[in-house]
Amino acid sequence: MRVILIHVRDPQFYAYPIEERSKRGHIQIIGFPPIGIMSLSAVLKREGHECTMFDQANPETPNDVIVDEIQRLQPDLVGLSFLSSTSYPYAKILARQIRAANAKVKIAFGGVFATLNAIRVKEQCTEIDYVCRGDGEQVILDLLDNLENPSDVKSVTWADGDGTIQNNLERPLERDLDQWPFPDRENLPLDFVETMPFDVPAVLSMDRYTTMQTSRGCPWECIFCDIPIFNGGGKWRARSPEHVVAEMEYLQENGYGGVYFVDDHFLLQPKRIETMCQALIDGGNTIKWGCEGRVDSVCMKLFPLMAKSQCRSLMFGLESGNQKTLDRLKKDQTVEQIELAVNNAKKGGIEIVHGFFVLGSPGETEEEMRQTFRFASKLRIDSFGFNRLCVYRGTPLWTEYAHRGLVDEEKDWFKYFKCSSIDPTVLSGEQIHKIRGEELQRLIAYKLLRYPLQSFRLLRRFARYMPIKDVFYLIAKPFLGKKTGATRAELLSQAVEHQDVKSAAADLTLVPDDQLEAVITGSQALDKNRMSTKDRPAMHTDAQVPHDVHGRTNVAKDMDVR
Ligand code: B12
Repeated sequence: MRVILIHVRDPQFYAYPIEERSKRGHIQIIGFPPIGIMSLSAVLKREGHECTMFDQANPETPNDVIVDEIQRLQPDLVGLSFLSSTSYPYAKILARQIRAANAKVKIAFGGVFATLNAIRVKEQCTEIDYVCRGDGEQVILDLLDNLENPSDVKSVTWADGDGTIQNNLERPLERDLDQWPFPDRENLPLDFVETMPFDVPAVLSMDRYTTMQTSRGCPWECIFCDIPIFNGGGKWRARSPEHVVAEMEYLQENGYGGVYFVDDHFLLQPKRIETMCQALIDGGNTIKWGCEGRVDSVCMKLFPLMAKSQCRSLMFGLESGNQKTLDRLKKDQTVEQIELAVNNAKKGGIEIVHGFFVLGSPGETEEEMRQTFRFASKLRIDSFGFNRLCVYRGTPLWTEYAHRGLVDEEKDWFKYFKCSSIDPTVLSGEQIHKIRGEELQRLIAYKLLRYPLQSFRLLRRFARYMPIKDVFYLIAKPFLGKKTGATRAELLSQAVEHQDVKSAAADLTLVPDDQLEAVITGSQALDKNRMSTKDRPAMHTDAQVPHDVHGRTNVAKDMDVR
């Protein structure tokens, strides 16, 4: 059978096309490849189906091109895959456009957000036929065999002949992940380039880059995360080290230079990591890799081995330097554990240790927030990101807010709120912004003076791929104060700090359904006008600035969406 899979995303959120094409003639994107659809495509092809993929990060395949291709290929199934609440508005619009052009084609949604809101999504988005919940590999195969009557296909939500929504039984979590083929990375006309760390979208290598998933799930119950629920109540499943190493070898043979493991918690099982790293070393692995994990991991003694096997970056979800806030978030980690893990990672030879922090947690005071910055300045982290805490349905924090009457399950389920906008125990957005600005200045100055060598090494890496004046601007930005107008450097900084893009993405989820298409189309037209080719800066900076999201944010605000 013929399937079209589309990775739906805001084309300018975490995906920046570069003007220069790759050696293979493909458009290059700084960002993450759509590994969800790539995984499904590989499974489909192995079973003899045809599969064509699209990624909305590709500027050459906007919605109308995708719809035309659907009309031309007349597939049996179109699968729309998206990760988060922030992509749901785009998925709805695309599904409506497909349905308007083709009354018959079957349309399925899948991914974390759709899974956790399956019944509501099916009710709201009447254009689609099915919501596929959880792991998609077996679901999509079973669905293709039962497109007309999916009543026996586990983990599918659909509507029967009377229009009654059927939420089919959940299939048991698949534990044998080695049974699936490696993702189909060669059939999307895009090449990806390394961006590191996520919240600082600076290019650290122009090598061919991809992602891999070596395990699924996380057993901890942090109140802001929905992954335990997505994975059958905190279950963790992993591929064998042999299977992972075989994929790395395959990637090396195919010219990849960088791989990021998108596991929810890579560091969980020491034996598995040790075997994997040793095999990578023995096999002469040259791919530089990165991963994410908790600081209380029992794998700390393995950091030197990881570094030896080419692990270059380790991203820790540190969240706060204040124990009370960590406990409120149910992070189940101590500030001492943070210090220990970061020190061990650096001593173990990990080149870039990144700290993710959140600001504006429930009950967090100004002093506690400032304490987090002071804590960050003493840590040996190389890079850091400070994001405002957000809440979305599926997380324990959302459930708490529903009980406290801060969100309405019926009206708000698809919205992505900054906690500061809805929780009276959180400092206001303006206060957070001000504190963040002041403290970042101190933090950067402290890092440069206290750890000059470490800072120099990191900046040298940036400078390998970014124009030197942009690197200086990156450092100087927090000290320059507010400027009017979007200068080139200002745009760079917006992209680097990412705050405006994130705010715009969150705001878009608040736009009423019937105004969505107008808002999205309007903002995309604004983006195009703003970034006419002649205004575009040179290659590497260009890669980071194809958006000025203020237009979009204002559109949402003008409509008084909340
Ligand atoms: C890597 C990652 C990113 C990366 C890259 C994403 C990308 N373009 O691929 C970056 C850093 C860019 C990112 C950004 C964001 N992310 Co993120 N991210 C992840 C992470 C850790 C892994 C995603 C992944 O690659 N999974 C591996 C693939 C194989 O799995 P998959 O895509 O889910 O697909 C499988 C199934 O879902 C299913 N499936 C998927 N689609 C379909 C379609 C059909 C038809 C079928 C049948 C099945 C099916 O089959 C696939 C194979 O089993 C997840 C956590 C997680 N485990 O999902 C968070 C996660 C998705 N992110 C999250 C968030 C909030 C965000 C941001 C909004 C953060 C922010 N404020 O900036 C942005 C939004 C970006 C966007 N465009 O949507 C949340 C979403 C929660 C929610 N309800 O909204 C998650 C769940 C993290 C969390 N702990 O809560 N993210």
